[in-house]
Amino acid sequence: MEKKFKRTTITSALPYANGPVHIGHLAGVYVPADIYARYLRLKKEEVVFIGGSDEHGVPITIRAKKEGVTPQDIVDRFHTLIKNAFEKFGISFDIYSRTTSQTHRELASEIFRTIYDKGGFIEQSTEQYYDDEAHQFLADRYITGECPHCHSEGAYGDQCEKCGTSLSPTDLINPKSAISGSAPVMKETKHWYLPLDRHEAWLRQWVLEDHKEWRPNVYGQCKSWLDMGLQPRAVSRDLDWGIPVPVEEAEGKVLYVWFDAPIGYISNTKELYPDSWEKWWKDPESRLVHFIGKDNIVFHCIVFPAMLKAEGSYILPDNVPGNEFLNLEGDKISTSRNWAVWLHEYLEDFPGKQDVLRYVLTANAPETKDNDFTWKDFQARNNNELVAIYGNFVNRAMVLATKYFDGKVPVAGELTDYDKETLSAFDGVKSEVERLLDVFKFREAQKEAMNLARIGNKYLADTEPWKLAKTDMERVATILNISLQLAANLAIAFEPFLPFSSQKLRDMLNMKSFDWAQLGQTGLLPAGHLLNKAELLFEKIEDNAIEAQVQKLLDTKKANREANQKAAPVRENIGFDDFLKLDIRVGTVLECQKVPKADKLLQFKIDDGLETRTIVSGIAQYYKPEDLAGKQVCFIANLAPRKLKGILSEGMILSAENNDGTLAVIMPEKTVKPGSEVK
Ligand code: B3M
Ligand code: ZN
Repeated sequence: MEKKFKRTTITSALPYANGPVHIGHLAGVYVPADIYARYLRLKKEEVVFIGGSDEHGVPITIRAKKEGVTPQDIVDRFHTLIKNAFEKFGISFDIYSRTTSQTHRELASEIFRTIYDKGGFIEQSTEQYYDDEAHQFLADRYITGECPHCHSEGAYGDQCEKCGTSLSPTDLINPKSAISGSAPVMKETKHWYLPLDRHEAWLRQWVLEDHKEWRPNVYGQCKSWLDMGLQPRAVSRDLDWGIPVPVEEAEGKVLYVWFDAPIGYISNTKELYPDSWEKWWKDPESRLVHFIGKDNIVFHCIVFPAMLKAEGSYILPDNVPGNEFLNLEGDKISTSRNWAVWLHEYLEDFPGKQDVLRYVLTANAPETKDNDFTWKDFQARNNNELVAIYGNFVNRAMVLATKYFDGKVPVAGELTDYDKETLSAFDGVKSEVERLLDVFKFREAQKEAMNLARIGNKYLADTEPWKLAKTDMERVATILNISLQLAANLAIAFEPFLPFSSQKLRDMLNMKSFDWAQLGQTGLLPAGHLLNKAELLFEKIEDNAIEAQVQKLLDTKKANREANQKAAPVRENIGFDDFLKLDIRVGTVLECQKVPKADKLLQFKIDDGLETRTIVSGIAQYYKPEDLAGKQVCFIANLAPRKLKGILSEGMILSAENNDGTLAVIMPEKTVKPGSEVK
């Protein structure tokens, strides 16, 4: 389905303005989006590149509450921080605005209203948790309690962060409101839903048939959502932070953050081009491309398209190059554990080295699978590639031209076969880099550009013009002419990837014009053209700078460990009667085996002194079945039986959870009769 488009609308996910941005954000979304935007601009195509902060949503209100400030204070602070970081890294947005802008508020309401008036929503009343003391409904994140799976305290109404299970608030044991601490009550509330089920048929056709070219990870995720069958999704919330739902009976309700956020792309375009924004969003000859991380795929490939379709006048995305995740030194990047390289800190520690990070993140881009960032690799890529190949080549060509030809491009004489062979390396470069960039293969495209530098570096090393200077100046002139043409090509080829170095190189070469069409040409700098002063493009990064970064991460690990070492706070007091309700006993393990297809579960047959009972326990990561057979364990005998992986579990084996999350089964100090009560 090759379609000809007139212009491209590029969007990059709007980061939540409730924390700073880190290398994971940059690698996953902003560097690739920026490469693409710069590439299209260099090709003189019509393009707009939209960014902005996502300033609604519950986590922002939670952070505000914790700090005793308003949500607006939070988003003001982080919007500025994030915007600055992006600017410093050369992310060339045409606009970076925010979802608290007036333009956005109006447009989001308008789009909601249009869909509403067309009957594109359904209304549904459900029972939801309500805080009777604080007089408000509770968002999932505002409800905490015991996780029904791992039984740790402090699980949220949408997820337990200890064991990672997704939850809904009603799953929590002993739920509590995070606002007043009181036990929430169920209360009826009405919301608007986008009936995704109504959109399923065309979505299936559009994604699964018409967009087979999407990246396998994106396509695959969409397919599994579609195969599960789509359900209506609520697009409003009971919350006091957000855009009010624009209908009369919606007092106290706001648009769900995932309803308004993607509209932010459109409102930011409108803010940028108040008169001509519509062509970027409504003209079928405009091509829409969303750059996002993998956790946002369903919203951009299913929910937002369904919204746009329901509204009726917008185009749909042509491609959604979603990336996997970048890990840091083998661990998942985590804001709460401070396990990240923050952009504002990088800028302080490595001033002027934005391109180094851009280079490394693209070389390691998590395009097809999760990837790892390590400081050692960062250093190696800088020293062995940027400095030793690209920088070294350019520097030698510049220095020699300055020394032997007064900083002018010399006249080339007759070409040798080796010269011709070198020049032929240019031939395919343009089309090859284009082919890769057109299908969003940024890491391979950058590799191609680097290959060009490799060829130049080898050419100088092989021809050794510095040795010929005494005997054959004409030959030196030819070699340097070719080298300088190569350098000029590098300035073009690397512009999308390493804009700062490219600018520096163009300044050195005194290149007035440059555009993509010139890539692959060998006469970019005419003989006699005056060069500027040579400067180093890249500098070596020493071991101590890297060691300091590694040490910083080790300190973080240590701090996290120490924080975890503190025992959990003691829960609310209970009466003796409450304790007596628990029937804890000792049993002897008769048999123990793994539960097929469940890597966490062990199935026990226990002699409980009366009969043999089956108990399933989530300790398979810490014990082999043979470790426990024949041993005595403590278990809760009167816990209502429940099914786990189809097996009825009659009780719960007691374990102690160590501070690293590992479990140790509780055993009596000496053997007792099976069925003995624990008191
Ligand atoms: N703020 C989620 C995220 O940062 C969300 C993206 C919105 S894109 C419209 O992962
Ligand atoms: Zn859990």
